[in-house]
Amino acid sequence: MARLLVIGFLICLSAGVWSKRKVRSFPEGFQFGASTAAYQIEGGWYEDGKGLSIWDIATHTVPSPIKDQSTGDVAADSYHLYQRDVEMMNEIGLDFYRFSISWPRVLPNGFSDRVNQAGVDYYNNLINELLKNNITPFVTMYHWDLPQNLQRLGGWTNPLVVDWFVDYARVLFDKFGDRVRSWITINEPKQICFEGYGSDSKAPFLNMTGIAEYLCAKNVLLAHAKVYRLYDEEYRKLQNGTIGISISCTWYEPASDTLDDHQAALDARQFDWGQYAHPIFSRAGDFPTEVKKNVALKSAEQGYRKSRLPELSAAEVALIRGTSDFFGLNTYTSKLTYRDASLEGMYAVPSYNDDMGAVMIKDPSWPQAQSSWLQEVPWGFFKLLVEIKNLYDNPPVLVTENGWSTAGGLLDDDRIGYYRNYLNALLDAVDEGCDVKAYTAWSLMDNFEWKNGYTEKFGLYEVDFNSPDHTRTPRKSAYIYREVIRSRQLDINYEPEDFTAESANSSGETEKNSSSNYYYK
Ligand code: GBH
Repeated sequence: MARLLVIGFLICLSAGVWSKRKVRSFPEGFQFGASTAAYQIEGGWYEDGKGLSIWDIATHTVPSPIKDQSTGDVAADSYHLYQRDVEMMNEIGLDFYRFSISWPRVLPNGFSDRVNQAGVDYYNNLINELLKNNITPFVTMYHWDLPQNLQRLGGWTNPLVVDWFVDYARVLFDKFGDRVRSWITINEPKQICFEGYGSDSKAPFLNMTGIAEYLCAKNVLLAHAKVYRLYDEEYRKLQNGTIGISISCTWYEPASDTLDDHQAALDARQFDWGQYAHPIFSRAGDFPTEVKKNVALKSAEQGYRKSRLPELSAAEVALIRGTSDFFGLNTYTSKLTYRDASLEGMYAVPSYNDDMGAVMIKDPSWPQAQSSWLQEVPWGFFKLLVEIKNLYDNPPVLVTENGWSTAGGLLDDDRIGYYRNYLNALLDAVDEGCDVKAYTAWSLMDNFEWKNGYTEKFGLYEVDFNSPDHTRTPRKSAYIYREVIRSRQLDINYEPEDFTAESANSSGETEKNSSSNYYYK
C-alpha cells in the first residue's frame, strides 16, 4: 500500500513537472494553418455571374434576422483582396490555408449544367497565389452557402441534394483537383441541420425541430459519403489527395457525479456530434444507439408510426462507414450537462432537445468570450481528443477550427491565453497517444459572424470594415501564432519584440477579459 502511494506520488510529480514545462515542442510534421469561409469573407455577392445563396437571401430579408442588420455583401472583400490575404498568411508563416468555395459562385443555379467561369477564375487565382507562396490550399466544398435555387426545392431535406452535391464536387475535382490535394466535403453537419433546419439560428431558418434536422442529417451524411466514394473511384489515383469531413464537437461534462448526469452528458455528445461522427468513424457505422433509441421511443410515445430519425439501410450504413481520411475537428468550448425532474416541460414536443433529454449550462467561472456560447475550457478540449481516440480507434485528427472572439482591438491577451491553453491541451493529448496532426486557427481575419454580423471578432488580423480598402492589421495574437509556427514550439513566455504598444493603441480599444491563468492538466 505504502509503495503504491509512493509510486502514485512520483507519477503525479513527473506529470506535474511535464505539464508545467514552459516550452513544449510539436510533433515532427505537425502542420499549422488558419481558416475562413466564403460567405464570411468574400463579399462580391452579386458580381461576375455569381448566383444567390441562402445567406444572400437571409441577410436581405426585411426585417433582418441579423443582429446588427449587416450582410456579407462586401464582408472583408476577399473577392478583391485575396492577394493581401495570402500576404498575411506569409507574414504568419502558415503551412496551409483552409478556405471554402461558394457553391453558387461556381454553379449559379446550383446545378452543374452551367459553370460560372469568373468564379472558377477567382478560385484558380487564389489557389495559384497560395502555391506560389508555398502555402497548401485546404478546400472546404460546403460552408453553409447553399444556392438558393436548391433551397427552393427543399435544400438539405430533399434526398436529391445528394446527387446535386456529387455533381458540384465533380466540377471542383475537375477544375481544381490537379492542385488541391486536401479536401473537406462538409463543414459542420450538425450546424447545417440543427441550426439551419431544426432551429432558427442559421439560414434557411426553417425552425422545424424534431423532424427537419434528422432528414437533413441523413442526406448530409449520404452526400458526404458519395463524394468520398467518387474521389476514391475516379480521382484519388490521379490527384493523390486526402478527403474528409469537419465536425463541430463540444465537450459535454457531467454537471455532477450522478448516473443521470453522466448519461445526460453522454447523450449530449452523441446527439451533438456522435450523430454525424458515429456513422462515418465507428466500426459498426450507423447512427449511435443512444440517438436511435431516444428518438424512436419518443416518436412512438408521440403517436408517430415511424421514428422521426430516418433509418439508414444496411447498404447506406456500409456506404457511409469509413468515408473520411481524417477526423476534421472544429471545437471551441465545453458545457456542463445534467438531467433531472426540471426537464419535464422544458423543451417543445417533439424537438431535438426533448429527444436528447439533457440540459446544458455554462460554468460562470470559465473565461467568457464575446460570443455568448464560447468559454475557455482547455481541459474539455483534452477530454474531447481522448474521447475521439477511444471511440473511433485513434483516427488521425486535423483540428480544422479553434478560436476565440472579442469585441475588437489589437491587444488581444485573452485570445492569446486561449490559443496557448488550447495548444497546451492539444500537446497533452498527443502525449496521451492521440494522433493529432494539424491545428487551424479560426480565423485568419475578422469576418461576418453569421447571425451576429460583425459584433464578434475572431480574427488574428483585424479588419477595418469601415475603410474602403478593408485594411487588415495583425493583432498581437498573430505575432504569437507566428512564433509558434516558426519555432514549432509553444513558449508561454514569448513576447513579440516587433509588436508595439503604439501599434496596439492606434486601434483605440483594449480587451476587457483577460484569461491570465495558465492551464495545467
Ligand atoms: C464555427 O462554428 C463555424 O464553422 C464558423 O463559420 C464560425 O464563424 C465559427 O464557428 C465561430 O462561431 O451552445 O447551444 O449556444 C462553430 C459552431 C457555433 C457550435 C455555436 C456551437 C453554440 C450552440 N458552434 N454553437 S449553444
